[in-house]
Amino acid sequence: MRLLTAGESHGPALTAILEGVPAGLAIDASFINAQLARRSLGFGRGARQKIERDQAEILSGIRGGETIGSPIALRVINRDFDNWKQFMAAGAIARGRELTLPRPGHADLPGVLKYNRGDARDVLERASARETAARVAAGAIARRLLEELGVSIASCVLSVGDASSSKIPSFREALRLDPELPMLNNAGRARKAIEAARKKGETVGGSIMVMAQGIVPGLGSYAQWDRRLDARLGAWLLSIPSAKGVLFGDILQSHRLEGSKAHDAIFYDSQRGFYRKSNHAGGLEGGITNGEELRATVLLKPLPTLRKPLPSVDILTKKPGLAQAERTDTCAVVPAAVIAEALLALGLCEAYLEKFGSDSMEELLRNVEGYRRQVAEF
Ligand code: EPS
Repeated sequence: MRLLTAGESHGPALTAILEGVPAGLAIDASFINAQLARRSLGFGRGARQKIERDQAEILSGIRGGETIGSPIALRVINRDFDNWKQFMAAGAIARGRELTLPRPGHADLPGVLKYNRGDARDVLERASARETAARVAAGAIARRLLEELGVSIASCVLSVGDASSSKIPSFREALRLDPELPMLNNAGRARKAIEAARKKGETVGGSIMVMAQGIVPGLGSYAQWDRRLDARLGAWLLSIPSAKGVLFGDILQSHRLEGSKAHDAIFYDSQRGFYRKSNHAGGLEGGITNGEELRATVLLKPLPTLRKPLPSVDILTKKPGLAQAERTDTCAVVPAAVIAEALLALGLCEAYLEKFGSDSMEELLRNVEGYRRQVAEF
């Protein structure tokens, strides 16, 4: 499976091409659009989400409501392009919205140095988290495929700024949380933290948890370093623009414990097979899924666009100044959880297709079923 996306934040559209999805998967645009709608929610979002009505247009790879095995191309129109045409169209003059005072923490400065550009707009337009709309659209297809395999995905917000949930939700609880701020408790404190930051021209980060149920044991491998699933899923999740850390299971607590308290004792029952009473490992041992619920925490930095800007230096004049402010969100922790679900779906889908490599859904389901039987009879 391969995924590529293209598109600038204020360009005409975002595009995703997803290749390698087996033929015969039932999917329609409304399933994809429901995920896009979730991505645009969240307490702390900025004005952009009021402009957009993200909808995926299916350009290829799906016919009569089913995948046909060919690359799937999806397009999400940027409605805001109408306001940016004169600066963003391929044939535009491209002047008038320059950014020359780079924002510390954003891709602006390293980006202009790398691509040798005199206007950081050329960098920020692609570095913007707007791109994640394309990946959430593609991720919806992976999610649909996983549904067929009995795998479901959920997420929650663990903290916003210094307001943390004191409890971690179960998978079922996570499915029922308020989509505007999906925290098990202390959501009121989190709202206050976001409001206070907005009033001060500040931003706030936080942490989210993403979880998946129903995964077969045996995805990924210890046999070669680059096949370890922790590393692969870590890469997917770290590709969220504001993500700076990924943790599996409860390692943030358990790395302080003695080994005997940090691992999950093994039990056996003729009905259930092998099972655990705890899940410190978060569903991964030795770079392989162990059949328990997969749990990953993603740490998100506060967004670097600030109305209370940090010192910067003009890239053209080299004179000191304050970093330029762009429109942005005060807090993007809630959409990050939806994006993390999409990326986990893509990462798991990739791992399933690698193990059970199939061209059609019939073949995939047969292969997975045969393997499930083998594990049950072990
Ligand atoms: C985003 C769209 C962007 C930003 C945000 C995420 O739109 P605009 O720049 O027009 O306001 O709101 O992007 C960033 C946080 C960033 O740092 O680039 C979106 O659709 O998710």
